[in-house]
Amino acid sequence: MRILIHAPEAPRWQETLRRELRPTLPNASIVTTQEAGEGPADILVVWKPPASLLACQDASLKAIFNAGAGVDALLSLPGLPDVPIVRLRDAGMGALMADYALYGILHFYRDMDRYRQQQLEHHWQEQPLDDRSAWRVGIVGLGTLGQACAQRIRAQGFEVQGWSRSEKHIEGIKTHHGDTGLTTLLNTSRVIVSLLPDTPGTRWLLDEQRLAQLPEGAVVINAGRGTTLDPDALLGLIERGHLRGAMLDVFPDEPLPAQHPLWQDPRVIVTPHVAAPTDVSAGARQFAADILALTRGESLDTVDPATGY
Ligand code: NDP
Ligand code: OXD
Repeated sequence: MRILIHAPEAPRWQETLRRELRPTLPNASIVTTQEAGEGPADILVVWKPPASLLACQDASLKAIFNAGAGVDALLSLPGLPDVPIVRLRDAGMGALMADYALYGILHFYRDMDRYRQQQLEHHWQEQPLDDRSAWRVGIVGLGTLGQACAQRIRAQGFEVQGWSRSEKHIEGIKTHHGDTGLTTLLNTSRVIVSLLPDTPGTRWLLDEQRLAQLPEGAVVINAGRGTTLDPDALLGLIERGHLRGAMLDVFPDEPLPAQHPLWQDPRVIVTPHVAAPTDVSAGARQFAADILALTRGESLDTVDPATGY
């Protein structure tokens, strides 16, 4: 079996895959494109591969392993071979994403935005502290990472609700789905944390009309994909005083263009797509287990190209 890796930190993926697979697949060749170049493989482990790497695959290719959670970049490539696609499922990202979401919620809930402004003005004034119950959190995209965030935020004493495509039942979390479900969630959340993938069904979902459904003073956190939220509409609602602020990790164009007004606005925290970096060791362990399952003929948890995630 030939496993070809094309991803950031490829030697670390290689080292962990070799260690995990050696006992069962001692003859597997596990190489990186840096050392072996592009060529046909049985398994590809890739993050944003060049189309040329896909073009040189043949009938021996059995699966593509996407070295991240979002598959939008991979699915958009021309000539994507028709084989199962496996993505990272949590693999250490859930805890990091929950840190990110919690930081954003606490930043606004504990008035750090206002204290920062007061500091700039040398102004000493205590802000009245809301009860946590006034800060219901809505998770938009209640998948692997959304659920990890929901559980941690709830454990911190916040009421949490979530929205997904399919109907869900999760203990302690109020769940919504469908169009009316999204309206209800937006109407009743003081903070939303969006963790949606980029798919034909989610693109520009959080537009001006939907963001305006949030109550006055609400806060928006987006760490899913930038194409799911209209940044100009968000900024307009902040400027008009309807929304209080935002923390954004993802943008329609990355890096966020230098002249974009989001950089300047003190009510917006901009981070450079770092909410939940891939944990290579955990990711490679998941992929090794999946590759072994594949060799045993077991079915894998794969991406559905029809829905795009
Ligand atoms: P999942 O596929 O597990 O979850 C996606 C969620 O979105 C599911 O709840 C799904 O609903 C929901 N969803 C998808 N399409 C729709 C739709 N049309 N309407 C309503 N809900 C929809 O993904 P993960 O939780 O693992 O990751 C989420 C995203 O986070 C990734 O796709 C990636 O873009 C982003 N990400 C960002 C990182 C960062 O550092 N900023 C790091 C890692 C990931 P259902 O449950 O019904 O299927
Ligand atoms: C991912 C990401 O999808 O890093 O894994 O955004």
